[in-house]
Amino acid sequence: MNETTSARAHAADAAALTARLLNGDRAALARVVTRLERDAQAAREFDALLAPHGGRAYTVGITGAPGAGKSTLVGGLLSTALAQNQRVAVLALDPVSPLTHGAILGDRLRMEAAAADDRVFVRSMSADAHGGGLSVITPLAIRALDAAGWPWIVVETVGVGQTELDIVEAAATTVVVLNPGWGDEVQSVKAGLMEVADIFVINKCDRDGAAQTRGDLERLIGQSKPARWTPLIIDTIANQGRGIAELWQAIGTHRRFQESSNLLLERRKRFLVLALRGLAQQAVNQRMERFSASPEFAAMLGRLASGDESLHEAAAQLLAQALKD
Ligand SMILES: Nc1nc2c(ncn2[C@@H]2O[C@H](COP(=O)(O)OP(=O)(O)OP(=O)(O)O)[C@@H](O)[C@H]2O)c(=O)[nH]1
Ligand SMILES: [Mg+2]
Repeated sequence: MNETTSARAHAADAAALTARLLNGDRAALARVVTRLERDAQAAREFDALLAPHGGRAYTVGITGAPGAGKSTLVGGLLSTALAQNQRVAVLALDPVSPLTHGAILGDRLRMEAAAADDRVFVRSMSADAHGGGLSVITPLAIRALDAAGWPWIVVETVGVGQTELDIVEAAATTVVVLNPGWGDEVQSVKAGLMEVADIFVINKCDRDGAAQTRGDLERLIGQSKPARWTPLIIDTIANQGRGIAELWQAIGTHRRFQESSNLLLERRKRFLVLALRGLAQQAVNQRMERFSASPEFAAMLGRLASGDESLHEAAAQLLAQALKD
């Protein structure tokens, strides 16, 4: 096969896979997500193929510190949703930090019971050297799940305020999971959470300090600038299934509020802005990387070192090179 025929076969394959995905074929959906993860060129193809589809799914972001109980909560939410005959897809993001490595297996186990049901689709995803960063592939994966007809998409991710994963903060509903004792966090972290959280969950309420954490949160919410939505606070003991029904209900309440205001549209725009910036930033980074290996770059470094050029001048050149076709 010459190169053109091979490229054509490849495109036909992507189109066929997309058609199956749109038809609700789970295996096709799983394969598309894998391709998005592993192959930047495929990501570009599927992006174009999937773009006209979807726009119906409701996304819920679940974020919080490592070990806060996010996966256990999601497992509980899946059971609750199933009891109401709702179909839910879960995307568990792994930022591939040494801290969180190994979490995926735990997640699988924790969600296994529900994941055996065909009204549930659970998928873990990590950044890969060959594909894009998570900020690039997450929006595409969400779009794939949406196009495949999943009405609820729950995205679990570690940490809050990490730029790479701020896409989760643009979910239609964002749930921030805390634990008792959270009062020790620094003020800037607290302020950041106030900006993103629609719902706070105080999980591990079987431990001391839950009431104090709730008091802290209520005070912080009271001090925040008035908004149309006041974040809800839900107490849970996820590993005992306590508070899960209340959390699912709170998500529903926030969803109705979002849908009855223009805020849902604003959130969707924010999501698109973040997705766009993630993609553009990745492209600029890759091109800067490439330029760094060139003789022109070495010469520029020389001029910088000898003081013949200022950092600002050099940075402007670097940017110009990165933006060049
Ligand atoms: N005591 C107590 N333990 C809990 C509670 N909820 C979850 N756990 C336990 O906390 C540990 C971490 O739970 P996970 O659900 O994996 O937490 P996570 O936030 O998904 O963790 P990462 O994905 O690794 O960041 C597990 O051992 C859970 O069984 C709770 O309400 N109380
Ligand atoms: Mg987890």
